Amino acid sequence: MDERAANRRFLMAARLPIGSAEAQSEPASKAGRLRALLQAPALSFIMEAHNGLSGKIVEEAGFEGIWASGLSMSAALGVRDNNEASWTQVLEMLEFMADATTIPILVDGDTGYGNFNNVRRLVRKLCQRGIGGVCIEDKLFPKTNSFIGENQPLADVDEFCGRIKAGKDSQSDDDFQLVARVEALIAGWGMEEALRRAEAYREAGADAVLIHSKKATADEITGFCESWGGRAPVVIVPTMYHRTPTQTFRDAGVSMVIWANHNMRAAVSAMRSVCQAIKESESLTAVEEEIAPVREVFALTGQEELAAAEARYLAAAGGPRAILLAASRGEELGPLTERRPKCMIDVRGEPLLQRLVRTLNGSGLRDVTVVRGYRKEAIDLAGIESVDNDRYDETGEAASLACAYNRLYGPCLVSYGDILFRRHVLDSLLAAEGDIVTVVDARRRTDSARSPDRTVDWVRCSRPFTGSYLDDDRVTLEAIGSDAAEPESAHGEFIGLTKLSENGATLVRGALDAMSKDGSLDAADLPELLARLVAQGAAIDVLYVTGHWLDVDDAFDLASLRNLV
Ligand code: SPV
Ligand code: MG
Repeated sequence: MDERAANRRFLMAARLPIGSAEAQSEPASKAGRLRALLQAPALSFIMEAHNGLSGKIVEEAGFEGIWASGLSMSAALGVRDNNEASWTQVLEMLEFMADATTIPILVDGDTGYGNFNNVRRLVRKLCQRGIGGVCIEDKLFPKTNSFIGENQPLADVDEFCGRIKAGKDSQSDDDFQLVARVEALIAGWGMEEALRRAEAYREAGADAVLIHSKKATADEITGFCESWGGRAPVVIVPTMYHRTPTQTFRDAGVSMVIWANHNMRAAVSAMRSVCQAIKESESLTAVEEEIAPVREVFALTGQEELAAAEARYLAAAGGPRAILLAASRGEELGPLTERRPKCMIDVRGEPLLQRLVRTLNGSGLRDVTVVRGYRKEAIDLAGIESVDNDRYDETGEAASLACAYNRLYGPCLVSYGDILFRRHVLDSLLAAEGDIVTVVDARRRTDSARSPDRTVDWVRCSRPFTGSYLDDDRVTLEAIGSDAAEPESAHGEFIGLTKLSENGATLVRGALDAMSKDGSLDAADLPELLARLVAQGAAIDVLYVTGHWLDVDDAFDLASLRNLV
C-alpha cells in the first residue's frame, strides 16, 4: 500500500467514532451499510442492476451493494439516458429493487432532476423507500450520458452545492449517503477545476465524491486521488478504463468501484443471441440448454416463500395437507427399482404412490406434496406437488422432510410414500386429537405374511393396546426406534404415518432446525425425529391400529401387496 492509500485509510478510520456500536458491529440499515462500505479502508465494489431481477442476481453473486444505473434503467425501459424516464418512474423501479434485495442501493440520481427543491423531494422519497444513497452529478437537467459528445455544460459550483446541502438536510435516515459526482474531467475543464469542485462539494456536505473519466487509461483517476489525499471517499466508474488492473485503484486509495452497466449489456447480448437462434431454427431446442430453467426463475423470485405462506395462511380453507416421503430407491427390490423409485412400483396396473394419493384424496386431502429423490422424473402423477431431496443417497427421511420445510405447517399429515392403508385408518387419524398423533400397529408383526428380514420400528407406549370397546383413554409414545424396548416388550410398530396440528408442525420444524444445527439431520430417520421430540418432552399421541396397512420393503412385501389389493 502506498502513502496515499495509507493516508486515506487513516482519514477514513478517524471518521468512525472509536468504540461506537458502529465501529464494532455491522450497521443494520441499508444506508448504514453503504456508509460503512464507503468509509471502510478496503476497496469495495458495487454492481449495476436495473430492475428487481437483476438486483437479486447482483446480491446472489455476493456483491455488497447495487448501483441503480440511470443508463441501464432507462435502457431497460427502452428510452434514452436523457431523463426521458421521469424521476417517479425511476423511483418505482427502485422500490421493486429495494424490496427484492437486502443489500444497499446507491442510486444514480442524475442531476437530481432539477434544482435544490427537486433534490430535497428526491432524497426524502429515497429514504422512505430504504435506498442507501444517491449520487448526483454537477450537470444540468435534462442530463445527457457522460459518454455522449464533448464539452457538456456543467452546473455552477454554488448552485450545485445548494443541491447537495438541500439533499443532506432532507434525509430522514442519518446514514443516507449523498455522493457528489464531478464531471469536470469529462467536460474538459481540467484537473484543477475537478479538485476545486470536489472540495466545494465535500464542504457542502457530500459524503463521498465520484470522479468520472472517459479516458481509456486511469491516469486522470490516479492523478486526482494523489492530489485529493483522501479528504473524502472517492468513487470511480471504470467503464472506459476497464483494462486498468484493480490493484491500481487500491493503491490510489479509491474507496468504491462501480461496475456501471454490465448486467444491462449482458442482457442485450444474451437476448439478441437467443432471439436470433429461435427465429432461425423456429424451435426452442437449440436454446433450452443455454438459458436459465424456469425453476430458477421461480427460485429467484421466491416462489418457495409463497408456498410456505400458503401452507401457513391458507391451511384452514384447504383442509389438512399431506407430505409423502418418497426419495429413496428401495435397493432391496433390485431390478424393479432400477428405473423408478419403489413408491412408483406397479401394483396391479397402478403405481403404489398413486394408490396412496387416491386414498388421501378420498379422505379430503387434496394438497399432497411428494418429496422426490431417486429417479425423481419417474414420479409424474397428476395432482401432486413435488419438492426434491437431491441428496437422497446420502441423507435419510428427516432430511427429506426438511426439504418440504416450507410446506410443513399444520394441520398436516406426514407419511412414508411406500405404504398403503385402509381409508378407515386415515379417517381415524384425521379425527384423533393431539398436536402430534402417530399410528402404531399393535399386532406382533411376526406373522407369516411378513418378510423375516425386515427392520421394524418398534415403539413403547404409555400403555398397551387392549382392544376393549370401552377403552378410549389417551395413549402416548414413550420410546421409538433404537430407544424402544426389544420386540418382545414393545407395544407395537410405527407404521410411518403421523398427523401434525399447527403446534405439532411448529415443534417438528423446531426439531428439524435443531438437527440441522447439531449435524444430526442428514443421517436421521423419522423414528429418530420422533424420539427427539419425546426426549424434549413433547406429547406424541398414539393411535393404535391392528393391521389394515402395508409397506413395501422388499420383494416379499411386494408379493403380499399384489395379492392383497
Ligand atoms: C450510469 O450508469 O448511468 C452512469 C455511469 O451514470 S456512466 O454511464 O458511466 O456515466
Ligand atoms: Mg447515469
